[in-house]
Amino acid sequence: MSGELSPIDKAKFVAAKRSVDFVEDGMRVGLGTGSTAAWMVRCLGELVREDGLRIKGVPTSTRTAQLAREVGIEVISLDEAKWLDLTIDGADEFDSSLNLIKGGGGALLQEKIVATASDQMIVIADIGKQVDALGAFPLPIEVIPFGWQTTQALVEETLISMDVLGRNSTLRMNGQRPFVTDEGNYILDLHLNRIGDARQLAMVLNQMPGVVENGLFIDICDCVIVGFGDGRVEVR
Ligand code: ABF
Repeated sequence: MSGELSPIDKAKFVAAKRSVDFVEDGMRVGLGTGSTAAWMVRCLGELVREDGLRIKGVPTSTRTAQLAREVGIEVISLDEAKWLDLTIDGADEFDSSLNLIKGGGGALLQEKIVATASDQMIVIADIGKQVDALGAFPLPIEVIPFGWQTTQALVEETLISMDVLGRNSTLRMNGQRPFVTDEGNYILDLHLNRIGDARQLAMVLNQMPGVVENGLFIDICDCVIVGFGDGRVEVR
């Protein structure tokens, strides 16, 4: 499956491959979004097809749902599953406390709902995602399209009083049009450079009218499986 991969793709693949060792027969598994999570879905599909692994997958995006079905994984909704044994997903950044920035793929809302409805969350990531402090990657927040510019102004105004370095934000675009999430919302990317108090920022953002969810995952991730370009894997 992995063939000749670039170092970063090899890092993603080996992390994804190691993560499926934690999936047991009969589990209800949250399936993440992004290129690393896609490797995990493919690896799970191989176990389903060739080893008879019996799992039910709850996808975190329409594109993950499509891939899961293609590789033979039984897909059910979160409400059908009610609760999950394990969620495996990627991330854009992770720090030493296993706090994350997620949402670079625009699926942060479903990802956070699924991850928090799981007994355990495992993040799979190449070593390039490791940071000392969150924030170099623009923090995605999902906002309602109605009045989004007012929401944007309010968010930027609030950031002035927060412990962050940068304060400007941009509407995520898809070509000439705004990017639209699976829920029909927009994404604002907050260019913060460095976040001092991620927990406080996450709470403040979600109290703001028009903000649906933010890409800070605080105290949600239980374990990070880190892949390296030389094929090494570390479980942290
Ligand atoms: C997803 O994984 C997103 O939250 C995050 O942006 C993405 C990381 O993408 P990739 O695995 O392609 O680096 O869960």
